[in-house]
Amino acid sequence: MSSIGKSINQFISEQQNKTDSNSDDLSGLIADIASACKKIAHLVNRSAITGIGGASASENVQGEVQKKLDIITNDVMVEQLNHHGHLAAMISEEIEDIIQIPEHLPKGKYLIAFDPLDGSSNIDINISVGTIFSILRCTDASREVRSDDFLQAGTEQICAGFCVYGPTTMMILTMGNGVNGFTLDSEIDEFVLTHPDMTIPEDAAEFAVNISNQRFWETSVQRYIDECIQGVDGDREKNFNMRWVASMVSDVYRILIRGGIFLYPLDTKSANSSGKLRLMYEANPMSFIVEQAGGLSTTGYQRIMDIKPTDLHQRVPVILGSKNEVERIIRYHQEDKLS
Ligand code: FBP
Repeated sequence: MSSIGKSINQFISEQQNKTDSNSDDLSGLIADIASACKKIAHLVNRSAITGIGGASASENVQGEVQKKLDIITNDVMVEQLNHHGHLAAMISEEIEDIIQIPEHLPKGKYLIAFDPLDGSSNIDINISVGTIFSILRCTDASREVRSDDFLQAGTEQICAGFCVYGPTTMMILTMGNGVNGFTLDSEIDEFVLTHPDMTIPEDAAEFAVNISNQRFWETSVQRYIDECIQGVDGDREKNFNMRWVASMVSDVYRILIRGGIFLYPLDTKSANSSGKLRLMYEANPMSFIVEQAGGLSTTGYQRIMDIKPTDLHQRVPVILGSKNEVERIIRYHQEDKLS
């Protein structure tokens, strides 16, 4: 019997019963995340009416000016997730330090890393934004959680997902057993399964990159993008299309639906540049989802999920999407290294 139309809670508990014996906690945590994302969808949708669009007066740990909604959505996530006893601690793109669970509240066995509002530079121009999250096990919740509890490789993730707040509100989720998409049905205020077993086509003719950074890229990436632009007149003998929404959630969602490749590669734009996107709550969760949908995710030199994190907010180069295109870029990086 098809699961299409099943609520996310129903679907997750059925999935959990098939896999992990201590299923309850994870389904409870996902239910809390879904509630938080519903609240954020509502806030984003009414932001121009309630006047919560625009910039705030503060900067986040990355030195970026925070949007008012960056702060508001961060608070929604923390408030929604800290009191049901599923989590031992959290980290957020918007907060420098670990967000501990208050003493008076029950602690759980999971850790979450999240970006409460991805693509927030697009919020005031009414382009889709999203929330991204990654769930890890906490090895020892009996004491205050430390950074090294979080600094686990992406392969240790037990669940990852993202929500897109666009023409429809979608939740994309993996628990290491394929990727499923749920649409928020505003009639019943519930995420229901609409996109089961999402898979990324191995071949693609569409690339997504901020081309204004081209002069700062490594030769291997320059070569790949040049060839895409040359199309049938070049070595690839086929034409490529280009898309760049500047909201990673939207660019990755498009790749889940019709394939393609997304690049935020290493660039020399800023001195200590090691890429723009953050490993713990952008690159790792998106890599888990893309790999579970049959795609690949790399820095160009290394599988992103094999990286042993060294900092809660570290940045990495990200190249992900259709298998055959990502393999070609990895080859170009290797050839570059040998030349
Ligand atoms: P935040 O909005 O969470 O800081 O995310 C980073 C991001 O907006 C990604 O969603 C997107 O892929 C990229 O930065 C866009 O970068 P640029 O503005 O350089 O095109």
